[in-house]
Amino acid sequence: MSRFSLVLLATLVALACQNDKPITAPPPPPPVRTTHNRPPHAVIGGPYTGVEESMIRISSAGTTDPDGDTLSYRWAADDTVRVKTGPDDVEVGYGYRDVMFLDDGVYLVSVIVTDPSGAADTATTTVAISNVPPEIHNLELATSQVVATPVDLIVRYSDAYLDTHRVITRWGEGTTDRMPSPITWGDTVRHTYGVPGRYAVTITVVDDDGGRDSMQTPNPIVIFDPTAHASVAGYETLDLGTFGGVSAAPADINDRGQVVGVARAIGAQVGDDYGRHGFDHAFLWDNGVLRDLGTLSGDRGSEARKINNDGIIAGSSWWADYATSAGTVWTNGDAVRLQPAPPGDEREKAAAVAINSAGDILWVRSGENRSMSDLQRHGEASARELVQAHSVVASGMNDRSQIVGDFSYHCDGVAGDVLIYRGFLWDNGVTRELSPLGYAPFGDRCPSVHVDDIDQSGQSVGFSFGSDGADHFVSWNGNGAVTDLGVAALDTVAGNVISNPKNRRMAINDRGQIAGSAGGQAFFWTGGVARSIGSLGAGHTVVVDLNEDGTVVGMSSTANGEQHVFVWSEARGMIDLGTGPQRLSGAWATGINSRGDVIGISAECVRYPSQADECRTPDQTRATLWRKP
Ligand SMILES: [Ca+2]
Ligand SMILES: [Ca+2]
Ligand SMILES: [Ca+2]
Ligand SMILES: [Ca+2]
Repeated sequence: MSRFSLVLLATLVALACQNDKPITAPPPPPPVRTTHNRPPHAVIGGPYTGVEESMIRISSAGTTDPDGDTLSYRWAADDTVRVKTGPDDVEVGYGYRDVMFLDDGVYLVSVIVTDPSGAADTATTTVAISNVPPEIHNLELATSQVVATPVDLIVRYSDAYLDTHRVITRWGEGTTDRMPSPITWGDTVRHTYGVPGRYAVTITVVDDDGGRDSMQTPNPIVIFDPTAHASVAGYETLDLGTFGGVSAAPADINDRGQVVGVARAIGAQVGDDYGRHGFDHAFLWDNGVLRDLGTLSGDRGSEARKINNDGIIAGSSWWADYATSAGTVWTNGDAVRLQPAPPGDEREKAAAVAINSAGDILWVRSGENRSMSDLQRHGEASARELVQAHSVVASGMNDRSQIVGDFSYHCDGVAGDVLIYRGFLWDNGVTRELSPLGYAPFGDRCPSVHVDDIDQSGQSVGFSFGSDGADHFVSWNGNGAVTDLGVAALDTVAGNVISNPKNRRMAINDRGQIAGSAGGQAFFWTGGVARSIGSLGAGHTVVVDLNEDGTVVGMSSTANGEQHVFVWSEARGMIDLGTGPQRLSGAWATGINSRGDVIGISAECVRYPSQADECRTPDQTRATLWRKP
């Protein structure tokens, strides 16, 4: 046996003894007929430690060849699935290799060093890799759900790619699910509650190596019975239901107690973004029966906004949420499209703002940058534009079809594309400006007015900046002359002014009584004298409307952090109507009829930490009716 062969044998024996597990060694080099070469001496660093899915730099510094030969380095591990040693090609020169370990365990990594004559040496080290527990990033759970209906909880977590997981869900009613999770970065778990109540839900994700993370959902879930009735302050409260979907919202109620709005249908569409939740459909609720009003032919979604005492309904219909929505009138159940159809190149949303006893309908069509306002006379297929201005937003109409609203104008000194509005009163083709109280602070002699409502006599109400630079509650007589009703507090959050026009509201009835709110403060005016409406305990009160009896409806925060619907009258003061029969923690009023029946939406009140005085606008709501006996 030659000396070389002895060396080679010794090397192979050394290799075999060094490791428990075989190393993918290179094929034996062809015999080289030289007696001068001496084999290299391989050196490897370590032992090393680290965590899974991290890169560990393994050193081969110190490797030498007694002949001073240039050496080739090849790296190998005892586990080719969980250890990535990097490129398979042989590297020349000594150094290091970054090796990735995909799971916890103890691994052997070797460097095989070969000189140009084919003489080789191997050095092996151990790398101990520990497990990283999974990390839950966020949980998504609806705030409420109907009893006996599946609830989906979305779990987003991360962990090493090769680990497998179980998601353990404690649903808060004594049941625990243990579900294998096939996806490493997240999953959806589903549960159906059998008993109404408020449940706190906790998720634990466990990996196959004993690592775990737990998190409670950011909100509890409230499970309710939609058929429950309740009685509050002499009102019966009921849930108007949905078309099988998760959400419904009433928009208007007439004096016969008929309610219109929008409710979600499930399963109506498949194969697009809306397939999961279905589309919204316009509804008519009449004496306990919820009826789907359907859409215009070819459309997929619709909503009803206004109904008069003759049962004429105005709303809109669309093919997709992002597409144009067309004005739609339902008479005796038939849906008719408002003409002319909007131009195809501008996405436009038509909304019914008012319908009066004559059946005339006031429309606002909103484009991407501006709005137009149209009047559609009863029985006519088309509407005509009211006021010529860049942007016109009508807000109210009386039974004489007198209309009020805002029109944009250009004001010197106000930069860019900020639209500033003044108020108008439109009467049978004649437009008159509603006088401003003064000038807004942002531009020299630039009035800024917002009109909200008009009564049968032509008196209207809204807001106007005064010469003191503050926004005021105002009213206008039929000639457009303005009356100051006092400073309207700014809407603020944590001391910062926010522009939140939905909380600034003025309404007037035919007796000339006025209700309004701004900055969470609500007032009632009769004969020009203001009276505070107060609150349900936490000082944040918003007016929505008032009826011909002088009953004001709105919502107000309570001392325990809920938001309730209220009615207020001079005779009876503040009456707490609660949140509806579902016993959720929030309610928002949307309207009141002449009988005093109230409609609104009910949902869990979720507050942003930065906006503690206001419940977040909910995405899933129930349609609630407070009916007087
Ligand atoms: Ca050598
Ligand atoms: Ca692991
Ligand atoms: Ca892990
Ligand atoms: Ca594992």
